Amino acid sequence: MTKLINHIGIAVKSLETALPFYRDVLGMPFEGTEEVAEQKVRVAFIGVGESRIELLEPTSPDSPVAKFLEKNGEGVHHIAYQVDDIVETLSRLKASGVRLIDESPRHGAHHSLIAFLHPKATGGVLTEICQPG
Ligand code: CMX
Repeated sequence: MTKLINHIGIAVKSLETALPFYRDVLGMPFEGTEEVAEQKVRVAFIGVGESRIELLEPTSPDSPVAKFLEKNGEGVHHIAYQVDDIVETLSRLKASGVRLIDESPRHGAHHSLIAFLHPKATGGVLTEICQPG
């Protein structure tokens, strides 16, 4: 299904506050920011080989990331596995009885297509599948 962790999403209250640790202290490559309106987040991309850390800052109080921060504070929010064909993967997961949050793909960062699986179906880890744009 997948050969790569596309990214790990980390919920933060503020990109400006969180970014210097990754960029300046750890010395990791900062690859820019993007607002993903559909998910109500602003994202900072930090390269790790072929994968990325994505810092997620909510842009609205009703963002899923705002709710997560309220309940848990800052920390790992989700893991995204890269797939070649998200529609085929979703239909296979659905046929296997996996509880899906998204039955069809949504728009993610970098023109990717993304869909989330419910953490209650994945051992407590919010899991994303992601087809690069
Ligand atoms: N990781 C693990 N578990 C999580 C979780 C997360 N990120 N977010 C919620 N949960 C758990 C909660 O702890 C809770 O468990 P309990 O019932 O045992 O307490 C349960 O899931 C329900 O959580 P909730 O706080 O009541 O929140 P909701 O059900 O309203 O929403 C979820 C949870 C996962 C369905 C929702 O956040 C969602 O649809 N997420 C997918 C979209 C998303 O997260 N987008 C932001 C990132 C976008 C991007 O990267 O581009």
